[in-house]
Amino acid sequence: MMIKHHETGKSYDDWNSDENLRISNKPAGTALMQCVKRVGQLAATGWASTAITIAQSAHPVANIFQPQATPAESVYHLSLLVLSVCATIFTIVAGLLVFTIVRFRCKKNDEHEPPQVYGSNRIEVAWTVIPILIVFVLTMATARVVIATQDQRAPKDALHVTVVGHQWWWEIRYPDLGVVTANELHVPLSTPRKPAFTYLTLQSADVAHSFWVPQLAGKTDLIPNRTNTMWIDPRETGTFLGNCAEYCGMQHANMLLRVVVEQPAEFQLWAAGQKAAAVGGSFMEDRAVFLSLSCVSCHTVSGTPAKGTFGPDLSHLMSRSNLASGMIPNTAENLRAWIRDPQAIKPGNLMPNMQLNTLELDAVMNYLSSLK
Ligand code: HEC
Ligand SMILES: [Cu+2]
Repeated sequence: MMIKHHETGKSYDDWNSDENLRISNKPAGTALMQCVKRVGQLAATGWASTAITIAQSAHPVANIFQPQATPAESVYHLSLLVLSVCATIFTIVAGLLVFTIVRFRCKKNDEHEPPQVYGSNRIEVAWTVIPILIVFVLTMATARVVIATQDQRAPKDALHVTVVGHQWWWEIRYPDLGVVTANELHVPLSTPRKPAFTYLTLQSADVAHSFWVPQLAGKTDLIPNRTNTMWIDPRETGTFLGNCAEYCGMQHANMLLRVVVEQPAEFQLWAAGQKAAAVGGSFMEDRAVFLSLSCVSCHTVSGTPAKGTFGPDLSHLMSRSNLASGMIPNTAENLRAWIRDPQAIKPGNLMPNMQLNTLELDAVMNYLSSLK
């Protein structure tokens, strides 16, 4: 079966072409070229898919200049200050440079050396003190934003969410609601009349990652053996795109994140749906097939013996819009292709090709498709 990437139109089978797989059997030079080519391909797909996903989303640009929450807004104001200071310095320096080049250029028949200026205290003090003052002002302005953002205490009614970075997906837990999901963070809308704060506890299961949704807040790293925190109070409903912003390995570029901001009532409805035990399994045989496979050692389906935590929770898989951390839309065709060979879609990701036969694949598809 020939399956095309939904955005690039490129066949997934290309990833597995013999050329790409047999890098190590080739002479060093060829292997290097193959490697360069492959990295190029990966980078190109990553960029293309990010660019196109961004273009298609409800909020077309993941743009720091369109903040939709308080932390992002303070970063935005700070960046305006920094940019205007830098623009002023640039204009002055470039202006003086152009002026000097024009005014003091070598003229015909003028063979004099220009006057040489040494040890002018006044000039030296000026070019030492002014930059120090500028850096001081920028440091103070930055410290103000950092402190105002980090010292904000969580109000009593804040929503607490724990986000755990994994290579290459996001685990999302709502301890107070008893909800576990992945890659799509749902949060309530904040309005001036009814402010709603979401407090995030950020951790990592493996390497360093970074949580960045440009329209909602600045970046915060997820570091192994350390807990970081951040908060958001989104002011507009819709889906906001983010990305892992700290290089974390092969599929770093495909570690996308979606924040879905909903009216409080809608959010409650979503949470109730997620909290309910997984319903699936209209056909008990399908469920039995799934439970008999080693999927269960990596995935959880609530209310079943499947209790693995290495991969994303699948209890309400059908409620997510995308698979594999935003890489492919959650359609039947893509889901099937993923289960058949996840490595063809996201090379290097940590779910192995499970080598299912067609009967098993059909059964698993039926079962997973019923997990609403
Ligand atoms: C060794 C552990 C492991 C096993 C075994 C495994 N998976 Fe996975 N699975 C993962 C990981 C890790 C991911 C996340 C991949 C990514 O996005 O980078 C994943 C992702 C998925 C997803 C996409 C979920 C989402 O929300 O994006 C589905 C569906 C899935 N696996 C189904 C299965 C099925 C069905 C089986 C058994 C046939 C299985 N997995 C076996 C580790 C595993
Ligand atoms: Cu990452």
